[in-house]
Amino acid sequence: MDMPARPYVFSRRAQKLTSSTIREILKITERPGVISFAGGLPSPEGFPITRMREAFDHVLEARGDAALQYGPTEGYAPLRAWVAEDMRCHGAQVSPDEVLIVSGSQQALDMLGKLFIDPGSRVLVEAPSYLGALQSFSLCEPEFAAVPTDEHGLIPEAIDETLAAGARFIYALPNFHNPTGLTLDLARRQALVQRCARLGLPIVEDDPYGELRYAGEPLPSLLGLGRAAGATVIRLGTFSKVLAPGLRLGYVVAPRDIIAKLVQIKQATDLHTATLTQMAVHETLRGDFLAQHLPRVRALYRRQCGYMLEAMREHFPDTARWTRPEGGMFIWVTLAPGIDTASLLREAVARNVAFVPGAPFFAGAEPQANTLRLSFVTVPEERIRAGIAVLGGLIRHAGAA
Ligand code: N5F
Repeated sequence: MDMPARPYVFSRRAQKLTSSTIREILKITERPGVISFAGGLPSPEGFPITRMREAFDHVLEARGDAALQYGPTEGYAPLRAWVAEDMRCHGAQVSPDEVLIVSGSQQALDMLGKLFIDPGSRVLVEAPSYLGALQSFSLCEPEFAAVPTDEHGLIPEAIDETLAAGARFIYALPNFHNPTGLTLDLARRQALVQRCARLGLPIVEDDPYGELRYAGEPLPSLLGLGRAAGATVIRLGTFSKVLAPGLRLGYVVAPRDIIAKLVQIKQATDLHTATLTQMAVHETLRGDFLAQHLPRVRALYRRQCGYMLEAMREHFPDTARWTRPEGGMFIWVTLAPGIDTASLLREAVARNVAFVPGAPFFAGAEPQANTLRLSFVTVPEERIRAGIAVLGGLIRHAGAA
């Protein structure tokens, strides 16, 4: 039977849209009994519920009229000032008017796409890179070009005149990379900002996990290094991983002219970020709250990461290689060539275990189908061991086939 003609036509842009692999897998993992290493969901054990309830109560009681009113697009001024002050720890002198508060850093990615990308514009990304960013940028139809990487992360020397020609920006994740878990060392950071300064290539530094370091020494941000080297750096931060993702609260730090343009885009997008949330988060952060709160989250993630690495050593075959993160939430696994982790996922889900296959994280480069991402933060120890044992068995079986 012929389908009736649809009375509507989607835009070319919308027709090209695909769903996020992570979000699709998250639907499966809502099934009871599934051990999910898929979503980068922060552990609810780290949510400061009591503190936040008090903060919301306080804000509503003391300033309810303002908290429930429309607010400025740029964001709640005291929160912008808090972010500017916080950038000192990242080695950058920032003024509050170089800060824009956004509804999660995912919104910033969407707005940066709208700000910089015309159809066919070149955008440099690591291969692999955060697939949510690739999805956001894709809406604006860029031409992705992959920056070569090795076991230490992106290789700055590979960014030459040819690769950077006409590129609108490079999108980089220097700390506990999503999906690889890798951290860019100081020498590479310096080389990267110097190169980008020379090539006139803006850097988008996305750093949601930087505060979740549980091993090694903190490193200066690309923002701090970049400003000193004369590079343009747009830094994205979020409260999702240090407080809670349900707040949908993040920020952009950038030169004033970029903030001004982003403000225009945000006006057209959602007018401004929720006033009540911004005020309550600012109240939550009072008195150096993060300095007391974060060590508990870091200790939890360190333990969780240890359980997973230990189970992997026990159950994964010698042909598998994986990263050992110093922070954040992810371990990146490379299996023997020829194993397709998309098929492996189907088998794993049938055995009630989930992960994210690696291929969707690649853009502008041949996807490596033998890779996968594991998140270790939300699953309890015993279930980590059980899930990794199942995965190890399936990987051995796939390798033998
Ligand atoms: O600030 P927010 O919560 O919008 O975080 C978005 C984001 C931005 N940049 C990077 C590198 C990120 O990793 C994220 C969040 N990523 C999670 C992940 O698993 O990759 C989000 C998954 C949760 C979901 O899609 O429901």
